[in-house]
Formats: sequence, C-alpha cells, structure tokens
Amino acid sequence: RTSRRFAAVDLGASSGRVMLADLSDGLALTEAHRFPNGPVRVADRLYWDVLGLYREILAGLRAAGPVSSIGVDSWAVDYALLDASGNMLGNPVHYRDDRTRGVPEQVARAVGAEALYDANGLQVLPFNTLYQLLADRLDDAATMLLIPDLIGYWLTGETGAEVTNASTTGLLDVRTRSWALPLVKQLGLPPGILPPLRDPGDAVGGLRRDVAAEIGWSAPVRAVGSHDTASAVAAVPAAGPAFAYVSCGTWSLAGVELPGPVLTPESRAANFTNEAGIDGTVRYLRNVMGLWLLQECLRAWPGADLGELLAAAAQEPAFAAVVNPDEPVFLPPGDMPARIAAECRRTGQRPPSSPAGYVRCVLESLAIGHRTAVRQAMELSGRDVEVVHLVGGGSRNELLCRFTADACGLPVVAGPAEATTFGNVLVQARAAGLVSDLGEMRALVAGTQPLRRYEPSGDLRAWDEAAARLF
Ligand code: LFR
Repeated sequence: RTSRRFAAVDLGASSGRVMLADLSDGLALTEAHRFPNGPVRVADRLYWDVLGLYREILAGLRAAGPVSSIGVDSWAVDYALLDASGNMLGNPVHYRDDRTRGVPEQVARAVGAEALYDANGLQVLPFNTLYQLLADRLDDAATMLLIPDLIGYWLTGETGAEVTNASTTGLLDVRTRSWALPLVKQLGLPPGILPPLRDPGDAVGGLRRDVAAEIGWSAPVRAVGSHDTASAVAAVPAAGPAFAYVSCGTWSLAGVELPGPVLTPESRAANFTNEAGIDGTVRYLRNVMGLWLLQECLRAWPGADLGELLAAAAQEPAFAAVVNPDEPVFLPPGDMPARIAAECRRTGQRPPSSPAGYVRCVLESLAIGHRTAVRQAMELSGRDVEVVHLVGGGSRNELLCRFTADACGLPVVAGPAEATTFGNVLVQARAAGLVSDLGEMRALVAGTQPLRRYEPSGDLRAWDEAAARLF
C-alpha cells in the first residue's frame, strides 16, 4: 500500500503543508500537517523563517507516515547560499524585500533589455533571483539553492537545481533549458554557485539517516515541478490544448501552456514570461498581484470575517472603484486599504467607504487583471482559448470566479483548490509508473475532483469600461 502513497511538501507564501496522496483508488488527498508562513521583518530587512519551515516539514512527514516518495515545491526565486562545507550563509531574504531597488534598471542598461529577454525569456519582476544575487554578498558562497532544493538538500544531503524553478532565476537559457553561462558571466556572477540541473521526476536522493531517524521512516525524495506554479499548471484539469489558466493564490499566474517560448518585442513589452513547465512545456504567463491584496486588507482589519465580507461584497454596487492590481505600490507588506484608497484618488475615483467596498474593489480589480493577462496571452501566442481554468485557493472564492468569467467573456472551470499538491504527487506517481503522461495526469484530476463551471454573463461592456479606467 505504501507503494501508492506519496507525500507532497508544498510551501506557500502564507502557509505550508505536508499532504498525503493515495492513488490506490482514484486520487485521494489528506492533509498531514499545515503551518503558517509569512515574512519576518528584522530591522530593514524581510526574511523567511526557513528553519521554522523545515522543523514543520519534519513534523508533517512524521505525521504522514511511510510513503513511496517525497516531493517538495514552493514559491519561486528565493534562495539560500551555502559555503564550501554546505553550511547556510545568512538567512534567505523574502522576495518582497526592497534590496533590489534600482537593480533591474542597472541590468537593463548593462545587458540591454532586449538581449536579456532573448536569453532568459523572463518577465521583469524586481525580485527575480538574478537581481537578488546582484544585491547580495556572494564572497563566501559556494552554492546557491532555491528553497525547494534547499529543503531537498537538508533532507538528503544532495544538491541540485530543479529546472522549472531554475527558470524563474533569470539565469536559465529559455531555449536550451541549461544555465545561461554567457549571461551569468556578463553579469559578473560566479557560475560555480549554480548547481547541476535536474528535471521533474529525477531522483534527488534517499533521506539522510538522521532525518529518517527523526521522522521514523525513510523514502527517497524525488524532484517534482518544484516551482509551485509549474506543479499547479501540470494539474489543470483541461481536456485539450484550448485553455488558459489562472493559478490563483497569493499571486494569480495567468496565461497559457505552449510547446515553445514567445520572445517577440510585443511579448517583452507586455512583460510576459516563458517559465519552464513539465515535459518541456512553456508556461507563458504574467504575474497578477493576486489574493495578496485581500490577505493584506484582512490583516489591516483584525477580527473581520472573510465569509461575511465576501457575502457583503456581493451586495455592493458594481465598479464603484477599480485599481490596477499590478501597481508596484501594492508589492510590499503594509496598510493595503490605505494604498488602495491612494490609488483610487490618484486615478480620480472615490475610495471605498467600508471593508465590503474594499473587497468588492479588490475582486473586480483582480478579475480585470485576469482578463487582461488571459487576452494578451492569447493574442501574443496565437493560442485559441475556449475555457479558463482557475485553480488554487482562489477557486473557492465564488465571487472572484464569477467576476473572472464575466470579465473574460469565457467560461471559468474552478478547481481543484489543491492543484499544486496534485501536480507534485502526480509527477512522483508517474516516476513510479502509475500514470503515463501529462494528458493522463490531467484526466485523473478531472475525473476525481469536484469542479465548478461558471458561464460568463455575456455583458462585457461594463467590464470594458471599467478596464479602460486602468490601462
Ligand atoms: C506563486 C509564485 C509565483 C512567483 C512568486 C514569487 O506562489 O511561485 O509563480 O512569481 O510566487 O516566487
């Protein structure tokens, strides 16, 4: 029975979990352990509590019990540096820290924005690993490990860089999927810190003896789509190629899946990214600020009840105020309602006057963000889209799903909420010979998980007008 059980460690920006999947009869998930995650501010710097996360992961694996293999995924771009003995140098910095201010502009001047995009195919976000490395001290660094690879190293003693997540560093050649060494050298970064690449499905290694003793059992760790978005997209329950996806959690990652990259000037101007997906696919998408906007509002309203707020937001007047969710002012933690109010004023709109009004504004603004990204992905790639799959925690938000369908003028199929975990375990199951290819993985999700379909209202005019206020 152990041979059909797999553990997924999935670290999100607001919580982490160890999930147990059983493929004995369909695809059943149970949560072995869930724990909070978030930025820790020390003086002027924002960090992750990576050791605390590791402790919770061990507790979760102990609770999960024996499995056939373990896979680890997390958010992208962030990393730890190791010295030559394998000790961690300093504490990983959170991607919402502002240490890279001005660095993307410097790199664009030095390398040329066109040449950079032609090499890495990546959207410019201030936290891309290459910018962070340039803002970091690399003197004693022997190895750079992205977060899931760091956890894998602590569990097994083996180093490496899983390719879907490596594609978010900005240092991977978008065409060959190997490290872009000429670019690395041009940036003055030490190529030796980049570990050998591994693919989803590759073995990482067996658990260290001390780790196995601590959790009470042993199993190999297997590379999965270790970028959470790569795992989520792998588990989108689509039947054919004519779909767009919105992987909606702290971020909304909205786009299409393609067989190869789009590197046109128009694509660069729209800041679209070509991140590596499972099996050589390209995740052609753009980051939309996502439910972070709502999470940060809730943090500003202690005691507020999300369910009640969503019900009240549904009764608020439509399009009273909308903001461009991707304004850089929304990126750092802090008083979100105040920043939304300032954005409304700056764009000549009256700010919301109640929490429910803010929630309405956030959800309509996100739906406009989804629509803009989905439409641009279609135009820039030439891909036909008949349906938008909305996966991740946001798929539980009925108002957001309905707004997204209405704004896009396309049906939305919502679910599964745990797409990332499904993608993680299905890549492990495939390595164990239990499923064959991406199509079969998706069919298994579609056939076993409850999904909900939202038809568009057909009234696009109101959304066109609201979107025109922003772009
Ligand atoms: C989503 C995600 C996005 C990435 C952002 C920062 O969880 O992985 O894909 O752009 O977090 O790492």
